Amino acid sequence: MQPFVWDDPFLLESQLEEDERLIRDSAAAFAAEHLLPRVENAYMNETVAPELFGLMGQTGLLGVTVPEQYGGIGASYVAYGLVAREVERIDSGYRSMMSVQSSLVMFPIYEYGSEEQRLKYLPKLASGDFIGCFGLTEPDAGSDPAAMKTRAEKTSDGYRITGSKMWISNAPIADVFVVWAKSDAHDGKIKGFILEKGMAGLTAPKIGGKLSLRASVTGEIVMDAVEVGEDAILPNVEGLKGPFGCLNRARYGISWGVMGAAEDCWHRARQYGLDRKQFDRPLAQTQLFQKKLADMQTEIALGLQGSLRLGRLMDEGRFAPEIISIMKRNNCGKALDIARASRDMHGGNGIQIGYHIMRHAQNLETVNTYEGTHDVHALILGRAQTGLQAFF
Ligand code: TGC
Ligand code: FAD
Repeated sequence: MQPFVWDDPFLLESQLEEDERLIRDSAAAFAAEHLLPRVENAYMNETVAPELFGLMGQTGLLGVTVPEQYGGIGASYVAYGLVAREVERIDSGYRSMMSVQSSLVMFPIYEYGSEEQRLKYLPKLASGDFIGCFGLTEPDAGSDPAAMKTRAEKTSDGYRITGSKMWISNAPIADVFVVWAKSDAHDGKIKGFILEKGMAGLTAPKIGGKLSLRASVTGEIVMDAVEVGEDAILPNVEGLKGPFGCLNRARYGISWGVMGAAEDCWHRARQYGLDRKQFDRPLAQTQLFQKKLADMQTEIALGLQGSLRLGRLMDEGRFAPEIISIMKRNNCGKALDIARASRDMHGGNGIQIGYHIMRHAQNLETVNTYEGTHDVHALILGRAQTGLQAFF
């Protein structure tokens, strides 16, 4: 009989390949050296840290699945998920910075771009010399991106893009903007465009006042008749399946990432319960405390195992997007529950920045909302099992 491993009940560690463990270990070392020491200040003061992209690039954390010839490391989706878990163990905002760059900017350029676009952008995005952002959401089109108003009009030598995007991670510091617009030259279908910082008519003001994800900068993208050449359009995709193809990868990464944040909340609650005494015994020696720890352990163990299975299916090219909805939705919801419970288990200390928990809980409110809200993923799954559309 095998002894029970309390922090790895299903022996996930033994299900990883050697190279996946090495990539995971270097992400964990990076997070300990560069992310943990700065996160409290970053969160309290909402500081922007563009230099982190270069540091992530040096460690090979950007574009993990992109082939080496374009600057990536050509690793598996499981490896990408493990990186997300380690980075988000520190803060969801840092994982956001990394996963937007990898899944929402590098992936579409690699998958839908021309060879010229790949060579021009991917190596610099992989090294962190370029920072990227992804503009799909608009002020009046969030859960329903098909309602977007941004338009690309054909000009003699390219396109003129007009519209605005809202809630865009990395936008105020971005060099490269992957934006989605309805193109009149394509029967009003959605096409992707690559815009660059400094183009006339393009601005990306910061959105202030966020009480969540404060270590990651968020902005608008305002496009006032931005003129681009033919070389700015992503030639190899048309329609909503373009942005959704990117979201599949990012949502998958989030399913791992939030488990990292949840693990941090769980481990801290356990240690706090062992250290703190009330009524002359450790909090961890009370039934209610242990029940909460057991719930955390169970949900995290199941969530990680589900994400690992999904990652293997992605690596085999056998995944359905609905499985991603199951894992993104459930892991985000469970991580948020776990963070809130851990906050409660820390008593008054739980609201302090130095205990890390409340920051995770506030971040996870956003993560439960972006990339498809908890309820929108329920509707995707409801439609998949009933055949009935309940969005409208
Ligand atoms: P629907 O009719 O379902 O589909 C339209 C077309 O898209 C295809 N499709 C997919 N393709 C690939 N993967 C998927 N997951 C796909 N889902 C749909 C579909 O086959 C169809 O193709 P075609 O060829 O027949 O045209 O579209 P709908 O308009 O009814 O969509 C409904 C809904 C709710 C599912 C969808 O709009 C949705 O997922 N809404 C949520 C929006 C969202 O997730 N936005 C995310 C913005 S980006 C972001 O939040 C980044 S945060 C990053 C960070 O900081 O970490
Ligand atoms: P809405 O769509 O207005 O939803 C509001 C509420 O209504 C939700 O509870 C939702 O579940 C519910 N709802 C909506 N439709 C239905 C329905 N049919 N039936 C039942 N309930 C429904 N977007 C990008 O494009 N790029 C980014 O980089 C990016 N980064 C982000 C960073 C942050 C910090 C945040 C907060 C958001 C970011 N987003 C980004 C946007 C994010 O994807 C959207 O906020 C999300 O898709 C929800 O859209 P919404 O905010 O317009 O909410």
